[in-house]
Amino acid sequence: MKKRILIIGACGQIGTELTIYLRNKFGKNKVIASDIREGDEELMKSGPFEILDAMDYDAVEEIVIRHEITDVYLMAAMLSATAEKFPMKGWNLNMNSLFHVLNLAKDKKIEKIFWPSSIAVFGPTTPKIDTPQRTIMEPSTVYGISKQTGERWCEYYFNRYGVDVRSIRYPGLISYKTLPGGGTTDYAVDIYHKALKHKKYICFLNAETTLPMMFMDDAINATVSIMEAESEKVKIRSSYNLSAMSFNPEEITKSIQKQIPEFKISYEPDFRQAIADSWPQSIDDSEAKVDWGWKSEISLDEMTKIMLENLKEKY
Ligand code: AKB
Repeated sequence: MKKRILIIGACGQIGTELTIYLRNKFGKNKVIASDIREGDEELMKSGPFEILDAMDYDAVEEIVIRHEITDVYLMAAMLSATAEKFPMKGWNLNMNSLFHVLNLAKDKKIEKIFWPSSIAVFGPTTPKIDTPQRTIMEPSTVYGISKQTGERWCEYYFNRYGVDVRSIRYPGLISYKTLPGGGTTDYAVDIYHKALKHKKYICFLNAETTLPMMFMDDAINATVSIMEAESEKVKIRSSYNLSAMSFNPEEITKSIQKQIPEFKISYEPDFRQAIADSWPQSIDDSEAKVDWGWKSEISLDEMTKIMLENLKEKY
């Protein structure tokens, strides 16, 4: 099999689990992990690793050629909360890294790209419930603007140059293996750690802030499914809506209290409240279901059980 995969941003929340998953599926030497820094022990031991700055075109090209890469998963990005603090850094990282891989594919140096988009492409004027695939998109964050712009460029490179780029609008992602960093949905991971460690949590969003969320196993499954789908089935070349569950801090608290009755939450909303308020509460993902067979498998209570069971040994 000719496929050889490069994961850029392999040490982040999604990249870590994606790398291990793809190595189990395709063989460890077929999947090159790369990041600007080394990752956790399990990742570093699982197969080949390269230090790589996603903003450095020459370095990305050199690794692509040396390892005869066919498929690139570009997971390096600055998320919503951090990008509000460092707007130009966020814009430059999120856009330049995308142009590098799009141009490598345009020049036929790679065959296929996965690039993650986000529910952050939507903004305050978007319908909030069952947000359609195509609707008003006026993102109000740096991260959202970069993701929406990225979607336009992906579609443009597909239409103009035939670049095989595939993308998903991830909701907030929850996992026990690697911590997220700099996102607005990160509370939904932190809350499990604090529930086990301190039996209480101070939330930076208010009790009623409902957001679309997803367990990491579902996200990895969706990512690999869209990349492995036949090209004709991937009809949307900007990015697909994707949905699993929606909940607010009060609802996740109740789910945790089923396992840890003494757990308590209190609320101290900060600047991330405005970001969350600009995003949808639930997403219509019917096109992903029809086009390439997407189906979510894990509910809130199932996820809570898995999270607490796996994090328990840490505390
Ligand atoms: C964030 O909160 O910034 C991310 C996202 C929804 O894309 N998790």
